Amino acid sequence: MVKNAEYLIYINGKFYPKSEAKISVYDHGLLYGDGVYEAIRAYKGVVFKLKEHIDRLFESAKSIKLDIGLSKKEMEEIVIETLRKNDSKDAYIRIIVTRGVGPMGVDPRNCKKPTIIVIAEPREPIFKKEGIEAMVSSIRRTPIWALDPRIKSLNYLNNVLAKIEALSYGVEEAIMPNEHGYVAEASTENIFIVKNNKIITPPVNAGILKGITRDTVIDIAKELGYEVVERNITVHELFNADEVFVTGTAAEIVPIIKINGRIIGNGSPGPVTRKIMEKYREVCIDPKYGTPIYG
Ligand code: PXG
Repeated sequence: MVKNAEYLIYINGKFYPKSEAKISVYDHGLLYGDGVYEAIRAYKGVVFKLKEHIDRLFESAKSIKLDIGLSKKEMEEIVIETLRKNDSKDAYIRIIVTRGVGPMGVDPRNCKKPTIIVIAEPREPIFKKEGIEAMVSSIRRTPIWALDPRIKSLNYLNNVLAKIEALSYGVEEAIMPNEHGYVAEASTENIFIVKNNKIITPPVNAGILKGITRDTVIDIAKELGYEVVERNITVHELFNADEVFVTGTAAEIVPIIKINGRIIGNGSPGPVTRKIMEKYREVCIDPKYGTPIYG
């Protein structure tokens, strides 16, 4: 990473020092949350699952009918160039594509070209503790028929409200039920439970983001010989699980040890979660799963 200097941010073909990296107040990403994004990590000079993140970005964009105006390959090159410009090997990367600048009014036809931003800077995993406390939120995840959570859009208020509620109750994370009351996901992570050595996670059509860490954890768990089941999970099952953990690029893998005052398992990270966390550490630095920044 660049030392004693400002990180360089990519905006529409140019690099700007962080303090000068600015966009218009008329950008529809700001005015209407009209845009999509990805959050990615690079570990030891390898961008973990960059292709998968770019695929998901393009799927989100297609769903909201936003033409990025670049090929996937070009987007990949911009990410790599941003990392190189910042001399980064380990970084948290954010790609943001908004509808672009236009007059007031949601009509997207008035935005002539998208705004493309790439940020790469260091970031510690978001939870500092070994295991965290969570609550089942009163805020339901947006149903698929309103705004499919598979679209990683700039509209995060649903998740922000759940997080605000959790923090106001003095716990770190919110677990959001879907419209039917089944467990969907945490405010910015997917969720897994372990019961009798079986690993269970809500299916994508429960209304969740199809997390790339989630997919990685499913592969790791199967490789370690565990049975993985994608099915609806009730709040009762959550309280009575042997282990619960959440997964995401920013958080990585985080055990949940207490939910709504119920101790999960024996109140400390469980053995299955630990095994998966250990394997994840190996996988995310394995060049076979990512794109090298240099060479
Ligand atoms: N569900 C939701 C709702 C998310 O936003 C995940 C699951 C995990 O997906 P990945 O692909 O990362 O395994 C996310 C993504 C942050 C932050 O700054 C984190 C996410 C999104 C936005 C911000 O903490 N996680």
